[in-house]
Amino acid sequence: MHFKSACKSFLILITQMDGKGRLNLQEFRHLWNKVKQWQGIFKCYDFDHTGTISSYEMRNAINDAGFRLNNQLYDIITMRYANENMNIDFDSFVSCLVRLEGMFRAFQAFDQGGDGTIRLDVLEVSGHQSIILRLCNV
Ligand SMILES: [Ca+2]
Repeated sequence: MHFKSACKSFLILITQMDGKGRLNLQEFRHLWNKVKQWQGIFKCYDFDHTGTISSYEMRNAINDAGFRLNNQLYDIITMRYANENMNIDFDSFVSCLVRLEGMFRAFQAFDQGGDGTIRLDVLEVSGHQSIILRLCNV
C-alpha cells in the first residue's frame, strides 16, 4: 500500500464530491480522515501484507467502513473491483468506497424523511440525471 495510491484515490474523491474539485478546509479534513480510516481498515484485513484483500474480507471491510449492503450489491462490487484471483487492491478498495460514499450522500439528499426509501417523478429524474446515474452505477 503506497501513499501515492491514497493521494490518487483522495483526488478522485474530491472531484466526485462537488463535481468541481473544490473543498473548504473542513470538508478537506473530513475526507482526508475518511481515507486514513479506510487505509486502516484495509491494513487490518490484509493479514498477509500482500497489498490485497479477498472478496470475503472486502465485505467485512465495507461493513467496517459503515456501509450496509445487501448480498446482491456485494456480488456486483466483487465482480467490478476484484481481479482474476478475486482479490482487491488498495486502489480498488478506495475507489469502491469513494463511489459508495457518493451514492450514499446522493441517496440521503433525496431521502428527506430518513426512512431509507426515495420516490421521484419523471421531472425529478430528468432534472437529476447525473445523480441518478451515480446511484445506479456501482
Ligand atoms: Ca492480503
